[in-house]
This record gives sequence, structure tokens and C-alpha cells, in this order.
Amino acid sequence: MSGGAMALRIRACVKTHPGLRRTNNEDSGFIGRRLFLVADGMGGHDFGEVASAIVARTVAYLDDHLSMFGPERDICGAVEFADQRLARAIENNPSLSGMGTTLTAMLIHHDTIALTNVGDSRAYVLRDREMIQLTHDDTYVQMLADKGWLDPKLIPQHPQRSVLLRVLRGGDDGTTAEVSLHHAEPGDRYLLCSDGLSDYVAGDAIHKVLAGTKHAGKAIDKLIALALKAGAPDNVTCVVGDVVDDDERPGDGEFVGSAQELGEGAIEAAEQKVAEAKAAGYLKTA
Ligand SMILES: [Mn+2]
Repeated sequence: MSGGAMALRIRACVKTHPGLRRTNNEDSGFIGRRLFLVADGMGGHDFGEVASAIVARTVAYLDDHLSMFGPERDICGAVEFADQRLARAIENNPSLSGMGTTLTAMLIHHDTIALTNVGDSRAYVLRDREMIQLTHDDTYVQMLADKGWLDPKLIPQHPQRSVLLRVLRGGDDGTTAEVSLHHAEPGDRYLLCSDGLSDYVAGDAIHKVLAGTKHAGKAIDKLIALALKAGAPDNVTCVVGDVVDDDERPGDGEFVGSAQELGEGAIEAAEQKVAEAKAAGYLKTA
């Protein structure tokens, strides 16, 4: 190709693993043509699955529907809309209240990447062999560390390390989601991951895999293997995406985890789960 603007895109892989101690997978992941995300659901009676699936499916809509307002506005709008859909699902099925999900999502448009994050799923970029964490955990321990009240070195062992300060739960945390813009360069490699990876595998080990493994899918296999070696008490989901400048047509979008399992009708699936839990006597019939 001669002249013209660079046609940057992200060539990505996504994989998830339930881990070694959980029977269900409450994480969701998605890779599309422009949009990439990880969501880590929480809530009793498997409703975390429902929350992450609703949010992943709602935000993934952006992959084919960019507005004229730019990636920053688009991704903010999608997060707010996803949070509203959670609110509506909870309104219609009060048994779902308490469900919520993290979300880390990135959208590439020309050479700009818009990145948003609510909760403690993370984004990293590897550029010139340096790895930088791009997201800020919305956790209690990170807040203590930011204020200088806790030595950041103590975070990995802290008993309250998984307490989240913000999460999408049909409240208003979606309206305050932080968005950052990044310049995409061919050769950059992005990692999005749930805390099932970052809580149990040290940053140095993640860095080594990302820098030393050419193929994105193989890099994810190695990262998941490290989490399993560490006992994998939680679900693990990773997206690895390489910024490339080529004319290849990107494939269709791909969901993994609960967004894949529950399918497009995540809200209907939620209603089904509520009905099952009621029938089994786990929930009071109002
Ligand atoms: Mn998790």
C-alpha cells in the first residue's frame, strides 16, 4: 500500500478458564474488529455470570456501530447503557439485586485507543519491551496505597485486596467510568485480564510471557498455565491484542465465558436462573 492513512487494527485472541476451585465461570471476554473487553461478574446464585454477560453483550454492540462522536464518547455511552440494562434487569427481577461486574474495554479507531475501566480487571501495554499498567484498580487497598496509608508491596497479600470501590451494578458507577486515550503504534501489544490472572501471577512473570511469546494465543496459554500453577482459585480471562498495520479483513467477533454461554439473551437467561433458584427454594417467592 502506498500513501494514504495507516490502517491500524488489533489482531487479538481471547481465552478463559474457570480455574481450579470454581465450578462456574462468571468472567466474560470479547474480541471484535475494533472492540475488546474483559468483564468479571459477581453476585450470589451464579448471577455474576448474568451481570458480566449482559454488560459484555451490550458493550460489544459498539463493534459494528460507531457514532460520529469519536471513540471516547462512544465507549462512555456504551458503559452507561450497559449499566442501565443491569438496572432494568434488576428492576424486573429484584432477586438479581447485588449482581455486578467489572469492565475493562478498549476501542481502536484509526490510531487512537480509548480505554475504560470500572473495577479491578486490568489493561497493560507492552511497547519497546516495557510493560505499563494502563488501568487503575478501583479497590479499597489501591485507594489506601494512593493515599500513602498502605505500602503497595503489601497489596498482593492483603486480606481485603478484592474489595471493590466501584463496579457496574445498575447504580451510577457507569456514569463515572474513567476513559483514557492512547496512541496506537504498530508493534504495541495489549493485555486485558481479570483478577484471576493479575492477583495470582506476578507482573514480572506476565511481562516475560508477553515479551517472549510471538503468537498472542500462545501467550494467553502460557499466562493461564501460570495462573493454574498458582492454584487458580478464580476464573481467569485474557485478551492479548497486537497493533498491526495490514489490509487483512478481521474475522467475526468472538465471545468467551458466560457471555458465550448465556448467548444474546443474557437477560432472558437471568430470568430463567431466577425461576430455577426459586423452584429450588434458594430464593423467596415474592
Ligand atoms: Mn475474578
